[in-house]
Amino acid sequence: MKFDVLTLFPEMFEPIKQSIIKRAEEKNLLEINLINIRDFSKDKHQKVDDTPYGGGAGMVIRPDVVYDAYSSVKSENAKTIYLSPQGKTLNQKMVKELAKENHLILLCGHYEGIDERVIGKIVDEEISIGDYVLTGGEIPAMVLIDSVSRYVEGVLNSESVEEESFSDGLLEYPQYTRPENFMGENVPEVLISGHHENIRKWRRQESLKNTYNKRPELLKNIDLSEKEKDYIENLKKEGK
Ligand code: 4GX
Repeated sequence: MKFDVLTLFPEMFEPIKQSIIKRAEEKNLLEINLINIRDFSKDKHQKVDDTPYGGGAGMVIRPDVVYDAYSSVKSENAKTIYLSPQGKTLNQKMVKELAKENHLILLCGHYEGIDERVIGKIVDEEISIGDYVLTGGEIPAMVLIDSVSRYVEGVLNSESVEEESFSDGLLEYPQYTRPENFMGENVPEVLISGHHENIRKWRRQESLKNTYNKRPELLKNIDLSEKEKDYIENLKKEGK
């Protein structure tokens, strides 16, 4: 999977070049290219923005500079994404769909945004990472790269991917490690029992309980067995 990031601040992407993503790049599973939009300015001072027509605060990025940066990376099968608060809010379902693509071009805006005309010409999808205002599209682009990369074949070990399908759409079950007793509190007995089937059942119930208590709205979108529905009904009755 190739990501081409069009940005005015390529240095901001240092953090994503670490850890799991770094290993995936070394294994040639991922390629993350940073394209500085400023390199495509024809201005002698390398200016990329200008005041908005009609007046108002701030600056708008020029369409011609963005188009030239885009033209330097575009391919037949590329999908271009504009990170903006006006986009559809990113969720795990969208992440999985994006992971099927071969070439994503991520356009990061700054200031008051980018001239609308080039957005219309090059953008296939507008995506937001949530309803709050950031100073630019770089952090959203990193969120997208990180979340999508997890689903690229070979990036995660297959165990982690299986674990995730077990808890599909539910919150995680709680985790414990040594010591067995911490400040008077023991690790749940079942986890020490070595009884794998009981452990699996316990974890599934804890995931259901966690989801019911912390994010009940998530349960609407999940296929539960009749037994699991009963388990949740009981949590409701018992007020747990
Ligand atoms: N999820 N921002 C983009 C520039 C901008 C301004 C106006 C389009 C129109 C954000 C988010 C986000 C701040 C990135 C404004 N772009 N992006 N930037 N939340 O807040 O994606």
